[in-house]
Amino acid sequence: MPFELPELPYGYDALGPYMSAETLEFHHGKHHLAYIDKGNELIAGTGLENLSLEEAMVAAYKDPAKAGLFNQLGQHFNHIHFWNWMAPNGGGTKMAGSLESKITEDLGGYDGFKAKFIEAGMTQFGSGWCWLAMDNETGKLEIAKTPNGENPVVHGKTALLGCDVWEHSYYIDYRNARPKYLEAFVDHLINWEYVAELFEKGPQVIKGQIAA
Ligand code: MN3
Repeated sequence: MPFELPELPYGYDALGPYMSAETLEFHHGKHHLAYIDKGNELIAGTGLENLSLEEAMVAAYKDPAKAGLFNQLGQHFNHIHFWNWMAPNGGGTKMAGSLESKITEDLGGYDGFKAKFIEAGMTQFGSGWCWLAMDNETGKLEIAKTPNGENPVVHGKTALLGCDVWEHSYYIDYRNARPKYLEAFVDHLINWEYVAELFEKGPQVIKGQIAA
């Protein structure tokens, strides 16, 4: 079944002033849609068409001849979650106790999480993502960064939270000030309910995934 653009879980103007309607209209309606259209075009005839998005993404990642397809599938996966990783009146410390305890145990508490997450986003050279991920073997939480359309899933981990640091995600609202965008994301946009939901599900092992 072809991949389709999911609706945003809120209106285009719902995340202002931290992420504008103009940014969301372009990012969701044009960039995410382009990944889907190109992904549908490139997956045709590869034999991966009937796999889940996650399985197709992992299989494409492992095959250098499918690097172009992987970029589209990785970005489709990343953006499906990215829209849900944000919510109006989000961000800050208002997270479920179980998740907070684990962040304290593995990352030195909320302040440790925030500093490491923003640092990862700032130091991802060029386009990419920064992440809060869970190791599928140990269940341990960690902060990571990946280039382009890559994500923790292709490295044997579960993605609990990701922030898009491609310029298309912040240039309209923050120009070149990526750190300000990352601060606003952490302080005002993170949908901790969705992060907690993914955390409670535990490690999500994908068929064909390379162990970390
Ligand atoms: Mn993007």
